[in-house]
Amino acid sequence: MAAMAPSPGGGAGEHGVLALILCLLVLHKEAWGLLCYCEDLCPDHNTFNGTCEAKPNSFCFSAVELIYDVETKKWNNHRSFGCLGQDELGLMQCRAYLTEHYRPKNISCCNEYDRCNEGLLPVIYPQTPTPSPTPATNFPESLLLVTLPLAFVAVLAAIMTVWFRYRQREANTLVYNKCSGLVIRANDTLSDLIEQSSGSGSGLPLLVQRTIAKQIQLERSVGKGRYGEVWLGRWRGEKVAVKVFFTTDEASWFRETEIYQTVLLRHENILGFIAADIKGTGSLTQMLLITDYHHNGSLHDHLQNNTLNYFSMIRLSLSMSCGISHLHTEIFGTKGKPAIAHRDIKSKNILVKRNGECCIADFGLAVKYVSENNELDFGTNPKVGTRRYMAPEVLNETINMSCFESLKMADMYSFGLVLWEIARRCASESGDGYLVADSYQLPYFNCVPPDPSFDDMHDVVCVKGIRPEIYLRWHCNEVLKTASKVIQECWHANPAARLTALRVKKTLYKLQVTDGTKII
Ligand code: C9U
Repeated sequence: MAAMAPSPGGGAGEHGVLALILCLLVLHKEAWGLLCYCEDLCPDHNTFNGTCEAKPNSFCFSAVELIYDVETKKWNNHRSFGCLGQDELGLMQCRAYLTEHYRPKNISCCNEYDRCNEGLLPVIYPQTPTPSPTPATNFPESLLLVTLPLAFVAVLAAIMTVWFRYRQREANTLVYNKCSGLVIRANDTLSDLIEQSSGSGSGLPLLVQRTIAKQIQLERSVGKGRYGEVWLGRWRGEKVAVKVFFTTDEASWFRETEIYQTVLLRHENILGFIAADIKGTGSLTQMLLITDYHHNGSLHDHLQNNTLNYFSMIRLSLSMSCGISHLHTEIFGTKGKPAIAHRDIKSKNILVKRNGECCIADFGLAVKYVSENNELDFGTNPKVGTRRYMAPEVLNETINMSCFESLKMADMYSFGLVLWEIARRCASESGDGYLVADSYQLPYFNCVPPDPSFDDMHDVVCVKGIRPEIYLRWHCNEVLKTASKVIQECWHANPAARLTALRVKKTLYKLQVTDGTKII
């Protein structure tokens, strides 16, 4: 029902009428309540012609709500009009807010006159609402259900990442060497470290060597001799050979360490150097040399336990000649390598690798030579080589020690004896079709006692001019025939007539490629 406007005019009577009308109006409002325009939200029971009656002291409202249309993927304005109930907190909702579904909604209210809300058109200020996730679901609840576990997992992952990185950094950065910048990381293997430092050409930085040496566990002793003791050790699970020198033999440790750190010495047929360390515990000094470990042990061990075929004989001999040739060869340039004479070549100082090749070890007596300044570096080791393998010119002391070529020639004599040890163990076909090989023996086994004196050797090698026997069976086969020629040319009484390591290498290489298919 519409409110009646008071008619203009004056007088006490008129005023009384006016007051009466006003009273009636108020009473009417109190009695009948406010009528509002309703659309979309009309309560069924008291709806009449798009009109509803607001509860006493309540309001008419006009609302606009943004609703997401999943089909058109658009936000639409949804308008509604109606009466606020008394329990709807009246003015509390007459404002712009986000609904429980996170939809923007704006409600305007009025109570000035009946259907006052008809002309009320609240607006929603332009914004970019995010699509409501599932309009039908209770978002805050699903939010809790989904986000809480997710947040928990995220926090856990972050903590674990930080902890893991911290542990890794702790483990990784064991050593940082200011000079080389080399770092031992948790997953580094020995070959990784050696590869990283290969630029220097002279092995690992000293600090890294010390760290590795400290971290090695000795597992078991694999040999004892005049040099000291050799152990199988482990560094982070990797096998290494550890040579522990006698405390009285500091000079050998020092020389060997020095030689192993010679620029460009690293070669597949030279025992792979890893580290050297000296530990002083009061009066006791322990000197260690750590190298690659070779399961087969020395050539001496290997020949005792195995016979060879032509293929394995050539492989051992050729690789040994490659090692000696590399040692003997001077490499020129700013980062060149001096020529090195070994001076103690023997089957116990040669190791057998898994691939059937050899590598040369024990450089305690080695001599370096740089041709540019004709400089011979003997080191300070007073020791001499193994008597059994000494060349005649060493035994009769006619060797010119200041001539590097003489030292190389003496090496080739010893090399010839080792080739002989190898050839004895190489099986060849006997007349009746059987394969035969000789037992393992040291050179001159039948001429001198087990630990021959200098004089014993001098008498046999220089005075009697005896050399180990070249067997008849060796003449019946191409490979052994070539080997016996090489052997004899290596142990010639005249050092200058001996083969060089390079020559042996070329001869054996030819033998391998020409006869390789026939001999296997
Ligand atoms: C013969 C002395 N010797 C052996 C090795 C070394 N000297 C050595 C030299 N320089 C630096 C470090 C070590 C050596 N040995 C191996 N392996 C090895 C495996 C088995 C044996 C011996 C040695 N056996 C001996 C006989 N009984 C069975 C085991 N690897 C690298 C160097």
